[in-house]
Amino acid sequence: MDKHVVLSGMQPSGELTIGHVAGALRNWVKLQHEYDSLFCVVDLHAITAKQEPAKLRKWTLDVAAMYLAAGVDPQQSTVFVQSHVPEHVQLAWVLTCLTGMGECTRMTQFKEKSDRYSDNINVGLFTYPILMAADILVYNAHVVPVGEDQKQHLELARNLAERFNHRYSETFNVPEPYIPDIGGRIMSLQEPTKKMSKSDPNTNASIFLVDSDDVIRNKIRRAVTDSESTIVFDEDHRPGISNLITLLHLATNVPVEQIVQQWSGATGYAEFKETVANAVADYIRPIRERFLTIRADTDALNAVLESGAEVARKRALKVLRKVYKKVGLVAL
Ligand code: AQP
Repeated sequence: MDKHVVLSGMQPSGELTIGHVAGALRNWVKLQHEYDSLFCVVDLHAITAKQEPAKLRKWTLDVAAMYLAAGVDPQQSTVFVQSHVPEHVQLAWVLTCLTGMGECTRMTQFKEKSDRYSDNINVGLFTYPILMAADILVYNAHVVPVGEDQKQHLELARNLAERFNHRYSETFNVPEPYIPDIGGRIMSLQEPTKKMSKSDPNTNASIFLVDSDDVIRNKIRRAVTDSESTIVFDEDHRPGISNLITLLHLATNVPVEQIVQQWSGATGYAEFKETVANAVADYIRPIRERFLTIRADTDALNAVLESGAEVARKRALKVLRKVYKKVGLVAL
């Protein structure tokens, strides 16, 4: 029996953080053995915000190299750059013509991003979820690992798949979300009620996967907690300390309850922060070292992306041809 298809991607809008490992990469590494897996660097999504061309180029290769460093195996998975497969954009147009204005205006991420980038509320930001739907549907993906903030976008992809199938004929799978288990969401070290982000202008707020051991330790030592002194996991009322517990869980695999139990006698944060700092530095070190080796060999990295794009294009073209035909576009 053919394996089900999984697709996911990240924007090259900065250097990846430990949040990307927690919420996505470590799941991709597991999923690639069970699924027919496609992982792309979604550079076309990144340009919905202003990007410096040289940085965008660098980050695109950095993100691809980080996928591999985190354990995505190009022998198992198709790793590619979104803009290398123009069929995504071609399908997006067809889907755009099936999407109601209201469906895009309702998107909470559009509202948030319009506030954040009020000097650049472009149409791409508005129609971004349709391109994301095309990314998924052009491979007929069954499963899409998504964070909480992407669930609404996946819902649109599901609606568009159903709408197309209903209007023309059965064509697309209706993709299901894959929601990561507990410990999947890492918060900012400086504003722990906010998600840790690669493009946060305060670099102390994020642990980047390229950070050195010392930088990581210092960032954790300086992490914002609260005025209490007990180690308690309560994301609503004690977000800072809960985030540090999550990080320790991620780095050591020790269950959250066990960590809380072990530290129940603590009367301050200093020693706990030191433990978290060392554990996180140990966790990231091998990823960073593999990344540096992979990134240094640009020819090999480009070869992975080239063969990934070739495989992806072949698959995407097959679906796109079917779609164009059903819509009534004349083939040459
Ligand atoms: N802090 C996080 N905790 C858990 N998961 C996270 N992800 C990102 N940050 C965290 C997961 O990574 C995947 C892809 O992310 P993306 O790069 O496409 O977009 P994003 O979620 O918008 O990431 P950033 O870092 O916040 O980007 P910017 O700063 O450019 O907006 C998703 O699965 C996401 O859940």
